[in-house]
Amino acid sequence: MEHEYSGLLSQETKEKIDNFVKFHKQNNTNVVLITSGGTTVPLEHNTVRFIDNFSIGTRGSASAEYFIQKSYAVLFVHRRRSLRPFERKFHNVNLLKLINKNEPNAPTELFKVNQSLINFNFDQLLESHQDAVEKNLILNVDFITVFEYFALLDYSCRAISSLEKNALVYLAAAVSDFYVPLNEMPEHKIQSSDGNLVLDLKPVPKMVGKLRSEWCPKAYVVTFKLETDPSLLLTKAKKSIEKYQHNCVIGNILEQRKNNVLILESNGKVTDIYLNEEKHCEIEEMIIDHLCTEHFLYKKNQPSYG
Ligand code: 9Z3
Repeated sequence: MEHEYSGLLSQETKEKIDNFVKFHKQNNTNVVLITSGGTTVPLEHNTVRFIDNFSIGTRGSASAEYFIQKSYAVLFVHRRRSLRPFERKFHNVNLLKLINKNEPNAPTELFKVNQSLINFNFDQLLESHQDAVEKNLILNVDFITVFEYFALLDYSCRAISSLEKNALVYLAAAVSDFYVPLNEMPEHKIQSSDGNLVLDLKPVPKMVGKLRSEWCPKAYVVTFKLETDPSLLLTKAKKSIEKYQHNCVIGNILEQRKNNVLILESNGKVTDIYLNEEKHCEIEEMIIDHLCTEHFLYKKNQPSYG
């Protein structure tokens, strides 16, 4: 079915996605579609103002690196200028590219100093990035508005559906819950001379049901549930999995999201993942470890899965 936003994707982007999927289908590689970063909600067609949210894409970009470590190929659908895998540890992403190309003008020494300050292995990072690029394990595609996000999600899910159970969908983007539909949006800049601005925002159409039943029905699908009130988290996560019948919901509380998540699976199993002083890693490493095992079992037709 064509959507009001389906014309927003360029032919070039579609071809890139198709070629990436085709390449990995031939090689029988697991492919994960990761969404990352926040969507904007424009208030005018000729957009001067828009509503945004807090997400900067740490969850998605870090997760991508750990999926690549597990030999997954990553279709990284992210908010433009939000964090990207490997590049996330640099303020200026172009510098990483320069260094990777052995560009003599790249201020390598400067970065070697930074490396010791922020305690990560710079050479290893460069190597992992270069390796991922050489093996075609990462495709970055970006969106800004919630409409572009819908268009990319729809197209990407349909593209990876040909991979059947080798596909995993990991919806970490912070998607607006409310928006101004395109047909209700004023053409031009809202005038302050008109007085108070009263917004009538409509609920954003939920895509997970369609994704599950139509777009890529065989993929292993992971969504995120974000709350600020801890007492709601598990109940809301359970409701979501009952409604959409997908494989897994990862619940996180805004303030604790880097240290603690709850993973709820369709068979009712709940896994509490948390960092403490003994665990010197990023929480995404533990999440991805867990999910890769679950995806493997799903592919093997574990009895609790259909
Ligand atoms: C998340 O819950 C992510 O973990 C965060 C990551 C957005 C909190 P950062 O980018 O933050 O690392 O700064 N993402 C999903 C949020 C969301 O919109 N979920 C929808 C909902 O809760 C369902 S798919 O209704």
